[in-house]
Amino acid sequence: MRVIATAGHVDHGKSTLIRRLTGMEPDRWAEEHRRGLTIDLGFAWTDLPGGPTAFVDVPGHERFTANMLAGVGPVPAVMFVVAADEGWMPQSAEHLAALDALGVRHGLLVVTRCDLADPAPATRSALAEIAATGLGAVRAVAVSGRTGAGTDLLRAELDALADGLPAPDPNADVRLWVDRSFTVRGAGTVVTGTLGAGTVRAGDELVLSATGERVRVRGLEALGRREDSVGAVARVAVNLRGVDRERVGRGDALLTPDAWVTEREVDVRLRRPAGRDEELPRNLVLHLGSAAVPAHVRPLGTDTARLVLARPLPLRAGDRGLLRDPGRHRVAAGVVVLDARPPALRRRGAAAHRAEELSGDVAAAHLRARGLVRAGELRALGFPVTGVAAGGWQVDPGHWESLVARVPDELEAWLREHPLDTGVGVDALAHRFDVPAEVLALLAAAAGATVADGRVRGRRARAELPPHVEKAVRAVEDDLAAAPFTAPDAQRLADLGLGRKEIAAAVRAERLVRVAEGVVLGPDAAQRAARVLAGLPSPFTASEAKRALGTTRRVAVPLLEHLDALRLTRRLPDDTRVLTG
Ligand SMILES: Nc1nc2c(ncn2[C@@H]2O[C@H](COP(=O)(O)OP(=O)(O)OP(=O)(O)O)[C@@H](O)[C@H]2O)c(=O)[nH]1
Ligand SMILES: [Mg+2]
Repeated sequence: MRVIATAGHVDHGKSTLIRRLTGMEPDRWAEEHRRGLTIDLGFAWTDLPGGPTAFVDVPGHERFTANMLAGVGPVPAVMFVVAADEGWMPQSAEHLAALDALGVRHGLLVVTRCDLADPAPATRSALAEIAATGLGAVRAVAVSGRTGAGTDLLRAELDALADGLPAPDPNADVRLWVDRSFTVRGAGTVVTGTLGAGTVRAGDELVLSATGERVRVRGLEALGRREDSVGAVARVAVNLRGVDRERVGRGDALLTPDAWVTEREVDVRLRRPAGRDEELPRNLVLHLGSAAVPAHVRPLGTDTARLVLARPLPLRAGDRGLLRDPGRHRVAAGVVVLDARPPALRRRGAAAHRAEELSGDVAAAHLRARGLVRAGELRALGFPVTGVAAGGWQVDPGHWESLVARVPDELEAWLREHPLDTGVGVDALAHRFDVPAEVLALLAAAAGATVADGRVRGRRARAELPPHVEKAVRAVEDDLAAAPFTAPDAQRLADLGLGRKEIAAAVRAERLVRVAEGVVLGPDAAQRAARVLAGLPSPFTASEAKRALGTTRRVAVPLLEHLDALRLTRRLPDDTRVLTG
Protein backbone atom coordinates (compact mmCIF):
# COMPACT_ATOMS: atom_id res chain seq x y z
CA MET A 1 0.00 0.00 0.00
CA ARG A 2 1.09 3.57 -0.52
CA VAL A 3 0.08 6.42 1.78
CA ILE A 4 -0.21 10.04 0.69
CA ALA A 5 -1.32 12.98 2.80
CA THR A 6 -3.09 16.12 1.61
CA ALA A 7 -1.99 19.64 2.48
CA GLY A 8 -3.18 23.12 1.60
CA HIS A 9 -5.18 26.17 2.62
CA VAL A 10 -8.66 25.87 4.07
CA ASP A 11 -11.45 25.32 1.54
CA HIS A 12 -9.12 24.82 -1.40
CA GLY A 13 -10.76 21.51 -2.26
CA LYS A 14 -8.66 18.77 -0.61
CA SER A 15 -11.53 16.69 0.71
CA THR A 16 -13.46 17.11 -2.53
CA LEU A 17 -10.53 15.59 -4.42
CA ILE A 18 -10.24 12.69 -1.99
CA ARG A 19 -13.94 12.04 -2.38
CA ARG A 20 -13.59 12.07 -6.16
CA LEU A 21 -10.51 9.83 -6.16
CA THR A 22 -11.79 7.24 -3.70
CA GLY A 23 -15.56 7.51 -3.60
CA MET A 24 -15.18 7.61 0.18
CA GLU A 25 -16.13 10.37 2.59
CA PRO A 26 -13.08 11.72 4.39
CA ASP A 27 -15.02 14.13 6.61
CA ARG A 28 -16.29 11.81 9.31
CA TRP A 29 -17.99 14.17 11.74
CA ALA A 30 -21.45 15.72 11.60
CA GLU A 31 -19.92 19.07 12.51
CA GLU A 32 -17.58 18.84 9.53
CA HIS A 33 -20.53 18.37 7.22
CA ARG A 34 -22.52 21.16 8.86
CA ARG A 35 -19.64 23.60 8.50
CA GLY A 36 -18.33 22.28 5.19
CA LEU A 37 -14.91 22.18 6.82
CA THR A 38 -12.48 19.48 7.74
CA ILE A 39 -11.65 19.56 11.45
CA ASP A 40 -9.97 16.25 12.10
CA LEU A 41 -8.02 13.83 9.93
CA GLY A 42 -9.90 11.87 7.29
CA PHE A 43 -8.95 8.49 5.88
CA ALA A 44 -9.84 6.99 2.51
CA TRP A 45 -8.30 4.70 -0.07
CA THR A 46 -8.58 3.58 -3.65
CA ASP A 47 -6.93 1.35 -6.21
CA LEU A 48 -4.62 3.27 -8.48
CA PRO A 49 -3.10 1.48 -11.50
CA GLY A 50 0.13 0.99 -9.52
CA GLY A 51 -1.56 -0.44 -6.42
CA PRO A 52 -3.80 0.35 -3.47
CA THR A 53 -3.25 3.87 -2.20
CA ALA A 54 -4.48 5.34 1.07
CA PHE A 55 -4.95 9.03 1.80
CA VAL A 56 -4.72 10.99 5.00
CA ASP A 57 -6.87 14.06 4.43
CA VAL A 58 -5.91 16.98 6.66
CA PRO A 59 -7.76 20.15 7.65
CA GLY A 60 -6.59 23.43 6.17
CA HIS A 61 -7.98 25.77 8.79
CA GLU A 62 -5.28 27.32 10.95
CA ARG A 63 -7.15 26.37 14.13
CA PHE A 64 -6.62 22.72 13.29
CA THR A 65 -2.96 22.81 12.33
CA ALA A 66 -2.14 20.45 15.20
CA ASN A 67 -4.44 17.84 13.62
CA MET A 68 -2.84 18.48 10.25
CA LEU A 69 0.60 17.86 11.72
CA ALA A 70 -0.48 14.62 13.38
CA GLY A 71 -1.66 13.43 9.97
CA VAL A 72 1.37 14.35 7.87
CA GLY A 73 3.97 13.63 10.57
CA PRO A 74 4.38 9.93 9.76
CA VAL A 75 3.55 10.16 6.02
CA PRO A 76 6.36 10.31 3.46
CA ALA A 77 4.51 11.92 0.52
CA VAL A 78 2.10 14.79 0.06
CA MET A 79 -0.51 16.00 -2.42
CA PHE A 80 -0.32 19.76 -2.06
CA VAL A 81 -3.60 21.38 -3.03
CA VAL A 82 -3.96 25.00 -4.17
CA ALA A 83 -7.20 26.51 -5.50
CA ALA A 84 -6.86 28.09 -8.95
CA ASP A 85 -9.21 30.90 -7.97
CA GLU A 86 -7.44 31.85 -4.72
CA GLY A 87 -3.84 30.97 -5.32
CA TRP A 88 -1.16 30.91 -2.63
CA MET A 89 -2.63 31.64 0.84
CA PRO A 90 -1.37 31.86 4.45
CA GLN A 91 -2.12 28.21 5.31
CA SER A 92 -0.54 27.14 2.04
CA ALA A 93 2.58 28.78 3.42
CA GLU A 94 2.26 27.30 6.91
CA HIS A 95 1.61 23.82 5.57
CA LEU A 96 4.57 24.07 3.23
CA ALA A 97 6.82 25.29 6.05
CA ALA A 98 5.65 22.35 8.16
CA LEU A 99 6.32 19.81 5.41
CA ASP A 100 9.75 21.34 4.88
CA ALA A 101 10.55 21.18 8.59
CA LEU A 102 9.35 17.57 8.79
CA GLY A 103 11.68 16.69 5.96
CA VAL A 104 8.97 15.58 3.51
CA ARG A 105 10.77 15.18 0.19
CA HIS A 106 8.10 13.75 -2.09
CA GLY A 107 5.18 15.79 -3.31
CA LEU A 108 2.81 16.68 -6.08
CA LEU A 109 1.18 20.05 -6.66
CA VAL A 110 -2.52 19.82 -7.49
CA VAL A 111 -4.16 23.05 -8.63
CA THR A 112 -7.87 22.50 -8.31
CA ARG A 113 -11.08 24.48 -8.82
CA CYS A 114 -9.92 24.94 -12.44
CA ASP A 115 -13.53 25.38 -13.44
CA LEU A 116 -13.45 28.69 -11.56
CA ALA A 117 -10.19 30.21 -12.80
CA ASP A 118 -7.18 29.75 -15.05
CA PRO A 119 -4.80 27.45 -13.11
CA ALA A 120 -1.62 28.93 -14.65
CA PRO A 121 -0.94 31.83 -12.21
CA ALA A 122 -1.61 29.71 -9.09
CA THR A 123 0.54 26.91 -10.52
CA ARG A 124 3.42 29.29 -11.19
CA SER A 125 3.48 30.86 -7.76
CA ALA A 126 2.95 27.56 -5.92
CA LEU A 127 5.73 25.81 -7.84
CA ALA A 128 8.08 28.66 -6.99
CA GLU A 129 7.21 28.47 -3.27
CA ILE A 130 7.59 24.69 -3.19
CA ALA A 131 10.85 24.73 -5.14
CA ALA A 132 12.41 26.82 -2.37
CA THR A 133 11.93 23.93 0.14
CA GLY A 134 13.18 20.40 0.57
CA LEU A 135 10.38 19.20 -1.70
CA GLY A 136 12.21 20.86 -4.57
CA ALA A 137 10.87 20.74 -8.12
CA VAL A 138 7.58 18.86 -8.03
CA ARG A 139 5.22 17.99 -10.83
CA ALA A 140 1.94 19.88 -11.15
CA VAL A 141 -1.48 18.85 -12.33
CA ALA A 142 -4.59 21.01 -12.90
CA VAL A 143 -7.97 19.52 -11.98
CA SER A 144 -11.50 20.33 -10.97
CA GLY A 145 -13.06 18.50 -8.09
CA ARG A 146 -16.45 19.65 -9.26
CA THR A 147 -16.33 18.59 -12.93
CA GLY A 148 -13.80 15.82 -12.59
CA ALA A 149 -11.57 17.35 -15.27
CA GLY A 150 -7.98 16.17 -14.92
CA THR A 151 -8.81 13.26 -12.58
CA ASP A 152 -7.19 10.62 -14.79
CA LEU A 153 -4.04 12.65 -15.07
CA LEU A 154 -4.09 13.16 -11.28
CA ARG A 155 -4.33 9.40 -10.75
CA ALA A 156 -1.36 8.84 -13.05
CA GLU A 157 0.68 11.53 -11.28
CA LEU A 158 -0.18 10.09 -7.84
CA ASP A 159 1.00 6.71 -9.07
CA ALA A 160 4.26 8.21 -10.29
CA LEU A 161 4.69 9.97 -6.94
CA ALA A 162 4.08 6.74 -5.01
CA ASP A 163 6.45 4.78 -7.25
CA GLY A 164 9.22 7.26 -6.51
CA LEU A 165 9.10 6.71 -2.75
CA PRO A 166 11.95 4.83 -1.07
CA ALA A 167 11.12 1.23 -0.24
CA PRO A 168 10.34 0.77 3.47
CA ASP A 169 12.20 -1.80 5.57
CA PRO A 170 9.70 -4.54 6.49
CA ASN A 171 12.00 -5.76 9.29
CA ALA A 172 12.49 -2.40 10.97
CA ASP A 173 11.38 -1.89 14.57
CA VAL A 174 7.76 -0.85 14.73
CA ARG A 175 6.76 2.59 15.93
CA LEU A 176 3.14 3.10 14.97
CA TRP A 177 2.08 6.66 15.82
CA VAL A 178 -1.54 6.52 16.84
CA ASP A 179 -3.78 9.09 15.18
CA ARG A 180 -7.16 7.72 16.26
CA SER A 181 -8.50 5.41 18.92
CA PHE A 182 -12.01 4.19 19.36
CA THR A 183 -14.00 1.30 20.74
CA VAL A 184 -15.65 -1.32 18.60
CA ARG A 185 -18.43 -3.19 20.33
CA GLY A 186 -17.36 -6.76 20.92
CA ALA A 187 -13.77 -6.11 19.86
CA GLY A 188 -12.58 -3.48 22.34
CA THR A 189 -9.99 -0.82 21.68
CA VAL A 190 -8.89 -0.07 18.14
CA VAL A 191 -6.14 2.37 17.19
CA THR A 192 -5.16 3.54 13.74
CA GLY A 193 -2.01 5.02 12.34
CA THR A 194 0.37 5.23 9.41
CA LEU A 195 2.95 2.46 9.66
CA GLY A 196 6.14 3.93 8.22
CA ALA A 197 8.42 0.94 8.66
CA GLY A 198 8.34 -2.62 9.93
CA THR A 199 5.52 -5.14 10.10
CA VAL A 200 2.68 -5.63 12.58
CA ARG A 201 1.24 -9.12 13.01
CA ALA A 202 -1.81 -10.45 14.78
CA GLY A 203 -0.64 -11.90 18.10
CA ASP A 204 2.33 -9.53 18.36
CA GLU A 205 3.18 -8.04 21.70
CA LEU A 206 3.80 -4.30 21.49
CA VAL A 207 4.56 -1.62 24.05
CA LEU A 208 2.40 1.41 24.61
CA SER A 209 4.85 4.32 24.65
CA ALA A 210 2.93 6.49 27.09
CA THR A 211 2.83 3.95 29.90
CA GLY A 212 5.34 1.29 28.93
CA GLU A 213 2.66 -1.37 29.33
CA ARG A 214 2.62 -4.36 27.01
CA VAL A 215 -0.37 -4.89 24.80
CA ARG A 216 -1.32 -7.73 22.50
CA VAL A 217 -2.43 -7.31 18.89
CA ARG A 218 -5.75 -9.10 18.70
CA GLY A 219 -6.48 -8.33 15.07
CA LEU A 220 -5.52 -6.06 12.20
CA GLU A 221 -7.27 -4.29 9.41
CA ALA A 222 -5.95 -2.49 6.37
CA LEU A 223 -7.96 -1.00 3.51
CA GLY A 224 -11.09 -2.23 5.26
CA ARG A 225 -10.00 -5.88 5.25
CA ARG A 226 -8.89 -8.15 8.08
CA GLU A 227 -5.24 -9.13 7.77
CA ASP A 228 -2.86 -11.41 9.67
CA SER A 229 0.02 -9.08 9.08
CA VAL A 230 0.49 -5.63 7.64
CA GLY A 231 3.84 -4.34 6.41
CA ALA A 232 4.90 -0.74 5.89
CA VAL A 233 4.00 1.58 4.37
CA ALA A 234 0.36 1.23 5.36
CA ARG A 235 -2.65 2.71 7.01
CA VAL A 236 -3.50 0.16 9.64
CA ALA A 237 -6.15 -0.35 12.31
CA VAL A 238 -4.97 -2.40 15.28
CA ASN A 239 -7.35 -4.09 17.68
CA LEU A 240 -5.64 -4.26 21.05
CA ARG A 241 -6.16 -6.69 23.86
CA GLY A 242 -5.86 -5.52 27.42
CA VAL A 243 -6.01 -1.78 27.13
CA ASP A 244 -8.87 0.66 27.71
CA ARG A 245 -9.66 3.18 25.04
CA GLU A 246 -9.00 5.95 27.59
CA ARG A 247 -5.43 4.85 28.03
CA VAL A 248 -4.35 5.22 24.42
CA GLY A 249 -4.89 8.08 22.02
CA ARG A 250 -3.40 10.36 19.40
CA GLY A 251 0.27 10.99 19.99
CA ASP A 252 0.91 7.64 21.66
CA ALA A 253 2.90 5.06 19.79
CA LEU A 254 2.85 1.28 19.64
CA LEU A 255 6.41 0.02 19.80
CA THR A 256 8.40 -3.14 19.23
CA PRO A 257 9.33 -4.19 22.81
CA ASP A 258 12.83 -3.28 24.03
CA ALA A 259 13.67 -1.54 20.75
CA TRP A 260 13.02 2.08 21.74
CA VAL A 261 14.02 4.43 24.50
CA THR A 262 11.40 6.83 25.75
CA GLU A 263 12.84 9.92 27.41
CA ARG A 264 11.78 13.42 28.38
CA GLU A 265 14.96 15.18 27.30
CA VAL A 266 16.36 15.20 23.82
CA ASP A 267 19.10 17.12 22.01
CA VAL A 268 18.18 18.40 18.57
CA ARG A 269 19.50 20.38 15.65
CA LEU A 270 17.29 23.34 14.84
CA ARG A 271 16.46 24.44 11.34
CA ARG A 272 14.98 27.91 11.44
CA PRO A 273 12.86 29.07 8.51
CA ALA A 274 14.81 31.43 6.22
CA GLY A 275 14.94 35.00 7.47
CA ARG A 276 13.78 34.08 10.98
CA ASP A 277 16.73 34.93 13.24
CA GLU A 278 15.06 36.37 16.33
CA GLU A 279 15.55 34.39 19.48
CA LEU A 280 13.53 31.21 19.67
CA PRO A 281 10.72 31.35 22.27
CA ARG A 282 11.51 29.16 25.27
CA ASN A 283 8.16 27.41 25.33
CA LEU A 284 6.94 25.79 22.16
CA VAL A 285 5.14 22.62 21.09
CA LEU A 286 7.07 19.75 19.56
CA HIS A 287 5.18 17.97 16.80
CA LEU A 288 6.71 14.65 15.84
CA GLY A 289 4.93 11.62 14.46
CA SER A 290 1.34 12.10 15.60
CA ALA A 291 2.46 13.61 18.90
CA ALA A 292 2.19 17.23 20.01
CA VAL A 293 4.05 17.82 23.25
CA PRO A 294 4.85 21.10 25.02
CA ALA A 295 8.61 21.55 25.05
CA HIS A 296 10.92 23.83 26.98
CA VAL A 297 13.76 24.91 24.72
CA ARG A 298 17.24 25.32 26.14
CA PRO A 299 19.58 26.62 23.45
CA LEU A 300 23.02 24.96 23.42
CA GLY A 301 24.88 26.24 20.35
CA THR A 302 23.76 28.43 17.46
CA ASP A 303 21.68 25.68 15.90
CA THR A 304 21.36 23.09 18.65
CA ALA A 305 19.11 22.88 21.70
CA ARG A 306 17.99 20.62 24.49
CA LEU A 307 14.26 20.07 24.60
CA VAL A 308 12.63 19.19 27.91
CA LEU A 309 9.32 17.61 27.00
CA ALA A 310 6.15 17.70 29.05
CA ARG A 311 5.93 13.95 28.55
CA PRO A 312 8.42 11.40 27.26
CA LEU A 313 8.49 10.33 23.62
CA PRO A 314 10.07 7.32 21.90
CA LEU A 315 12.66 9.03 19.71
CA ARG A 316 15.72 8.14 17.70
CA ALA A 317 18.60 10.07 16.24
CA GLY A 318 17.54 11.27 12.80
CA ASP A 319 13.86 11.70 13.68
CA ARG A 320 12.39 14.87 12.27
CA GLY A 321 9.75 17.04 13.81
CA LEU A 322 8.99 20.69 14.27
CA LEU A 323 8.58 23.24 17.01
CA ARG A 324 5.50 25.35 16.64
CA ASP A 325 4.44 28.52 18.31
CA PRO A 326 0.71 27.88 18.68
CA GLY A 327 0.01 31.48 19.71
CA ARG A 328 1.54 32.88 16.55
CA HIS A 329 0.37 30.11 14.23
CA ARG A 330 3.72 29.40 12.81
CA VAL A 331 6.53 26.95 12.57
CA ALA A 332 9.33 28.23 14.81
CA ALA A 333 11.89 25.65 13.73
CA GLY A 334 12.31 22.24 12.24
CA VAL A 335 14.16 19.79 14.48
CA VAL A 336 16.31 16.77 13.82
CA VAL A 337 16.93 14.53 16.82
CA LEU A 338 20.66 14.22 17.55
CA ASP A 339 20.62 12.32 20.85
CA ALA A 340 17.49 10.84 22.38
CA ARG A 341 19.19 10.12 25.71
CA PRO A 342 21.52 13.05 26.30
CA PRO A 343 23.77 13.44 29.34
CA ALA A 344 22.74 15.73 32.20
CA LEU A 345 24.14 19.26 31.97
CA ARG A 346 25.39 19.91 35.48
CA ARG A 347 28.67 21.76 35.48
CA ARG A 348 29.18 25.33 34.40
CA GLY A 349 30.07 25.43 30.75
CA ALA A 350 28.42 22.07 30.16
CA ALA A 351 26.04 23.55 27.58
CA ALA A 352 28.87 24.98 25.48
CA HIS A 353 30.76 21.71 25.68
CA ARG A 354 27.64 19.82 24.70
CA ALA A 355 27.09 22.12 21.71
CA GLU A 356 30.57 21.23 20.54
CA GLU A 357 29.88 17.51 20.92
CA LEU A 358 26.67 17.88 18.96
CA SER A 359 28.53 19.41 16.05
CA GLY A 360 30.75 16.32 15.81
CA ASP A 361 30.20 12.57 15.98
CA VAL A 362 27.27 12.41 18.43
CA ALA A 363 27.21 8.62 18.65
CA ALA A 364 30.90 8.54 19.56
CA ALA A 365 30.38 11.27 22.16
CA HIS A 366 27.46 9.33 23.63
CA LEU A 367 29.63 6.25 23.97
CA ARG A 368 32.57 8.23 25.34
CA ALA A 369 30.44 9.80 28.05
CA ARG A 370 29.17 6.43 29.25
CA GLY A 371 32.23 4.23 28.66
CA LEU A 372 30.11 1.34 27.52
CA VAL A 373 26.56 0.91 26.29
CA ARG A 374 24.57 -2.13 25.24
CA ALA A 375 24.59 -2.55 21.47
CA GLY A 376 20.80 -2.78 21.57
CA GLU A 377 20.61 0.58 23.28
CA LEU A 378 22.69 2.21 20.56
CA ARG A 379 20.32 0.76 18.01
CA ALA A 380 17.32 1.92 20.03
CA LEU A 381 18.76 5.42 20.04
CA GLY A 382 19.20 5.35 16.28
CA PHE A 383 22.97 5.42 16.55
CA PRO A 384 25.34 3.34 14.47
CA VAL A 385 26.76 0.50 16.55
CA THR A 386 30.24 1.96 17.01
CA GLY A 387 33.05 1.22 19.44
CA VAL A 388 34.59 -2.08 20.48
CA ALA A 389 32.07 -4.93 20.47
CA ALA A 390 32.26 -6.98 23.68
CA GLY A 391 29.63 -9.51 24.64
CA GLY A 392 26.58 -7.50 23.59
CA TRP A 393 28.16 -4.27 24.79
CA GLN A 394 29.91 -1.56 22.83
CA VAL A 395 32.86 0.01 24.58
CA ASP A 396 34.32 3.42 23.82
CA PRO A 397 37.70 2.71 22.15
CA GLY A 398 39.65 4.98 24.51
CA HIS A 399 38.00 3.45 27.55
CA TRP A 400 38.66 -0.04 26.21
CA GLU A 401 42.35 0.68 25.74
CA SER A 402 42.76 2.08 29.23
CA LEU A 403 40.95 -0.93 30.71
CA VAL A 404 43.10 -3.38 28.77
CA ALA A 405 46.22 -1.59 29.97
CA ARG A 406 45.03 -1.88 33.58
CA VAL A 407 44.51 -5.66 33.48
CA PRO A 408 48.08 -6.78 34.32
CA ASP A 409 48.35 -4.35 37.26
CA GLU A 410 45.00 -5.34 38.66
CA LEU A 411 45.87 -9.04 38.34
CA GLU A 412 49.15 -8.51 40.10
CA ALA A 413 47.55 -6.44 42.83
CA TRP A 414 44.93 -9.08 43.39
CA LEU A 415 47.49 -11.86 43.62
CA ARG A 416 49.50 -9.82 46.11
CA GLU A 417 46.42 -9.52 48.28
CA HIS A 418 45.34 -13.13 47.73
CA PRO A 419 48.57 -15.08 47.39
CA LEU A 420 46.88 -18.47 47.59
CA ASP A 421 44.75 -17.75 44.53
CA THR A 422 46.12 -18.76 41.18
CA GLY A 423 43.78 -16.39 39.38
CA VAL A 424 41.14 -13.77 39.98
CA GLY A 425 37.44 -14.58 39.81
CA VAL A 426 35.92 -13.00 36.72
CA ASP A 427 33.14 -11.44 38.80
CA ALA A 428 35.54 -9.97 41.33
CA LEU A 429 37.68 -8.42 38.63
CA ALA A 430 34.61 -7.21 36.75
CA HIS A 431 33.52 -5.45 39.93
CA ARG A 432 36.90 -3.79 40.23
CA PHE A 433 36.70 -2.58 36.63
CA ASP A 434 33.05 -1.64 36.95
CA VAL A 435 32.17 -3.57 33.81
CA PRO A 436 29.83 -6.54 33.24
CA ALA A 437 31.47 -9.98 33.58
CA GLU A 438 30.98 -10.75 29.87
CA VAL A 439 32.95 -7.61 29.00
CA LEU A 440 35.65 -8.38 31.55
CA ALA A 441 36.35 -11.80 30.08
CA LEU A 442 36.97 -10.23 26.66
CA LEU A 443 39.03 -7.43 28.17
CA ALA A 444 41.23 -9.93 29.97
CA ALA A 445 41.67 -11.92 26.78
CA ALA A 446 42.61 -8.73 24.92
CA ALA A 447 45.22 -8.08 27.61
CA GLY A 448 46.71 -11.52 27.00
CA ALA A 449 45.39 -13.06 30.21
CA THR A 450 43.65 -16.41 30.07
CA VAL A 451 40.12 -16.93 31.27
CA ALA A 452 39.05 -20.41 32.28
CA ASP A 453 36.71 -21.87 34.87
CA GLY A 454 35.50 -18.41 35.79
CA ARG A 455 39.00 -17.23 36.67
CA VAL A 456 41.41 -14.84 35.03
CA ARG A 457 45.06 -15.79 35.05
CA GLY A 458 47.99 -13.67 34.11
CA ARG A 459 49.71 -13.73 30.83
CA ARG A 460 51.61 -16.88 29.93
CA ALA A 461 53.86 -15.16 27.50
CA ARG A 462 54.93 -18.29 25.63
CA ALA A 463 55.29 -16.42 22.41
CA GLU A 464 57.65 -13.94 23.94
CA LEU A 465 60.48 -16.35 24.74
CA PRO A 466 63.05 -17.04 22.06
CA PRO A 467 62.56 -20.56 20.67
CA HIS A 468 65.59 -22.14 22.35
CA VAL A 469 64.61 -20.74 25.74
CA GLU A 470 61.01 -21.81 25.17
CA LYS A 471 62.16 -25.33 24.47
CA ALA A 472 64.34 -25.42 27.59
CA VAL A 473 61.59 -23.99 29.80
CA ARG A 474 59.17 -26.64 28.56
CA ALA A 475 61.68 -29.31 29.54
CA VAL A 476 61.89 -27.82 33.03
CA GLU A 477 58.10 -27.66 33.17
CA ASP A 478 57.99 -31.36 32.31
CA ASP A 479 60.47 -32.14 35.10
CA LEU A 480 58.43 -30.11 37.57
CA ALA A 481 55.16 -31.67 36.50
CA ALA A 482 56.44 -34.97 37.88
CA ALA A 483 58.11 -33.51 41.00
CA PRO A 484 57.06 -29.90 41.60
CA PHE A 485 59.66 -29.17 44.30
CA THR A 486 62.62 -30.88 42.69
CA ALA A 487 64.35 -27.89 41.15
CA PRO A 488 66.63 -28.76 38.24
CA ASP A 489 70.25 -28.83 39.39
CA ALA A 490 73.07 -26.74 37.95
CA GLN A 491 74.06 -29.47 35.54
CA ARG A 492 70.53 -29.87 34.16
CA LEU A 493 70.18 -26.10 33.73
CA ALA A 494 73.54 -25.94 31.94
CA ASP A 495 72.59 -28.85 29.66
CA LEU A 496 69.39 -27.05 28.74
CA GLY A 497 71.27 -23.82 28.08
CA LEU A 498 69.42 -21.97 30.82
CA GLY A 499 71.92 -19.38 32.05
CA ARG A 500 71.25 -16.40 34.24
CA LYS A 501 69.82 -14.34 31.35
CA GLU A 502 67.54 -17.07 30.04
CA ILE A 503 66.19 -17.75 33.53
CA ALA A 504 65.52 -14.05 34.04
CA ALA A 505 63.47 -14.01 30.80
CA ALA A 506 61.47 -17.05 31.88
CA VAL A 507 60.80 -15.39 35.25
CA ARG A 508 59.64 -12.19 33.53
CA ALA A 509 57.31 -14.25 31.40
CA GLU A 510 55.94 -15.78 34.62
CA ARG A 511 56.96 -19.23 33.47
CA LEU A 512 59.42 -19.88 36.28
CA VAL A 513 60.03 -18.56 39.78
CA ARG A 514 63.56 -18.08 40.97
CA VAL A 515 63.73 -18.73 44.73
CA ALA A 516 67.53 -18.52 44.97
CA GLU A 517 70.54 -18.28 42.70
CA GLY A 518 70.22 -21.27 40.36
CA VAL A 519 67.06 -22.58 42.05
CA VAL A 520 63.97 -22.34 39.85
CA LEU A 521 60.47 -23.74 40.30
CA GLY A 522 57.11 -23.44 38.60
CA PRO A 523 55.13 -20.19 38.96
CA ASP A 524 52.65 -21.76 41.34
CA ALA A 525 55.27 -23.45 43.54
CA ALA A 526 54.59 -21.22 46.55
CA GLN A 527 50.85 -21.88 46.51
CA ARG A 528 51.37 -25.60 46.03
CA ALA A 529 53.95 -25.74 48.81
CA ALA A 530 51.59 -23.91 51.18
CA ARG A 531 48.90 -26.48 50.50
CA VAL A 532 51.31 -29.35 51.26
CA LEU A 533 52.57 -27.65 54.43
CA ALA A 534 49.02 -27.21 55.63
CA GLY A 535 49.04 -30.97 56.23
CA LEU A 536 51.87 -30.70 58.79
CA PRO A 537 51.46 -30.15 62.51
CA SER A 538 52.08 -26.50 63.29
CA PRO A 539 54.64 -25.13 63.85
CA PHE A 540 56.96 -27.18 61.67
CA THR A 541 60.70 -27.20 61.14
CA ALA A 542 62.58 -26.76 57.89
CA SER A 543 63.45 -30.49 57.87
CA GLU A 544 59.82 -31.46 58.34
CA ALA A 545 58.91 -29.14 55.48
CA LYS A 546 61.70 -30.57 53.30
CA ARG A 547 60.45 -34.11 53.87
CA ALA A 548 56.80 -33.20 53.28
CA LEU A 549 57.69 -31.45 50.05
CA GLY A 550 59.83 -34.36 48.92
CA THR A 551 62.78 -32.13 48.15
CA THR A 552 66.31 -31.28 49.21
CA ARG A 553 67.68 -28.64 51.58
CA ARG A 554 69.00 -26.72 48.57
CA VAL A 555 65.41 -26.10 47.53
CA ALA A 556 63.50 -26.25 50.82
CA VAL A 557 65.38 -23.46 52.60
CA PRO A 558 65.03 -20.77 49.92
CA LEU A 559 61.48 -21.94 49.15
CA LEU A 560 60.49 -21.42 52.79
CA GLU A 561 62.09 -17.97 52.72
CA HIS A 562 60.14 -17.29 49.53
CA LEU A 563 56.95 -18.33 51.37
CA ASP A 564 57.91 -15.99 54.24
CA ALA A 565 58.37 -13.15 51.76
CA LEU A 566 54.94 -13.82 50.30
CA ARG A 567 53.59 -13.91 53.88
CA LEU A 568 52.27 -17.38 53.31
CA THR A 569 54.37 -18.54 56.25
CA ARG A 570 55.75 -16.82 59.31
CA ARG A 571 59.08 -17.71 60.85
CA LEU A 572 59.10 -17.98 64.63
CA PRO A 573 62.12 -17.06 66.84
CA ASP A 574 63.01 -20.76 67.25
CA ASP A 575 63.30 -21.13 63.43
CA THR A 576 60.08 -23.13 63.18
CA ARG A 577 57.29 -21.83 60.97
CA VAL A 578 53.52 -21.50 60.92
CA LEU A 579 51.23 -20.92 57.97
CA THR A 580 49.50 -17.58 58.01
CA GLY A 581 45.83 -17.09 57.33
N1 LIG B 1 -16.22 25.05 -8.23
C1 LIG B 1 -15.49 24.20 -7.53
N2 LIG B 1 -15.67 24.10 -6.21
C2 LIG B 1 -14.92 23.23 -5.52
C3 LIG B 1 -13.93 22.43 -6.14
N3 LIG B 1 -13.35 21.70 -5.19
C4 LIG B 1 -13.95 22.01 -4.02
N4 LIG B 1 -14.89 22.91 -4.20
C5 LIG B 1 -15.74 23.51 -3.18
O1 LIG B 1 -14.91 24.20 -2.28
C6 LIG B 1 -15.39 24.05 -0.94
C7 LIG B 1 -14.32 23.47 -0.06
O2 LIG B 1 -13.97 22.19 -0.52
P1 LIG B 1 -13.31 21.11 0.43
O3 LIG B 1 -12.97 19.96 -0.42
O4 LIG B 1 -14.15 20.88 1.61
O5 LIG B 1 -12.03 21.90 0.83
P2 LIG B 1 -10.90 21.43 1.83
O6 LIG B 1 -9.62 21.82 1.26
O7 LIG B 1 -11.08 20.01 2.17
O8 LIG B 1 -11.18 22.32 3.09
P3 LIG B 1 -10.65 22.09 4.59
O9 LIG B 1 -10.57 20.62 4.77
O10 LIG B 1 -11.59 22.72 5.51
O11 LIG B 1 -9.32 22.72 4.63
C8 LIG B 1 -16.57 23.16 -1.04
O12 LIG B 1 -17.77 23.96 -1.08
C9 LIG B 1 -16.42 22.46 -2.36
O13 LIG B 1 -17.66 22.11 -2.96
C10 LIG B 1 -13.76 22.59 -7.53
O14 LIG B 1 -12.90 21.95 -8.19
N5 LIG B 1 -14.56 23.50 -8.20
MG1 LIG C 1 -11.20 19.09 3.90
